[in-house]
Amino acid sequence: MTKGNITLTMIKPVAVKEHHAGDILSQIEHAGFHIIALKMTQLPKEKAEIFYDVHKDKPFFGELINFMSSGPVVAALLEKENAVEDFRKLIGSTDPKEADEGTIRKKYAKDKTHNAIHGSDSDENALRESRFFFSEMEQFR
Ligand code: FUP
Repeated sequence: MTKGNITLTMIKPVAVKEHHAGDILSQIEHAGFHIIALKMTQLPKEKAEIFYDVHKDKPFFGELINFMSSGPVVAALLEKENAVEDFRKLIGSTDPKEADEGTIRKKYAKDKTHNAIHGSDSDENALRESRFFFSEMEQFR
């Protein structure tokens, strides 16, 4: 399968509240990703449940949904060759204790749930998540 060139990111409520959205977007652009869609929005619980549907049976689901609907997020669609894999390297491990120095999660995440930023985990999910947040008219490729 050929590698896709888009990934979806979401700067999570704690990072937005603590005014790190600008720094994080800057780091993303400096790493060579083009922002091709961007918005600030707050997810109602029902929407957060749809976004994280694959985790609905996990023990942390309730905490995750409460956190993700607790305040505004900044969602962006990013374009770069090998976007999904390269972006996951830039953000680092889910658990900030395991994230490499210089990664976005190492700098800004609090713990596994409050981990500052989302990155799609496959080309298929990047496409699904891009449609979740952005209409055709909001995407600039
Ligand atoms: P990632 O793809 O790195 O965002 O991580 P996962 O797919 O493992 O987790 C999905 C979401 O569940 C992340 F937002 C973090 C959250 N999560 C928890 O809240 N607690 C956990 O123990 C593991 C993941």
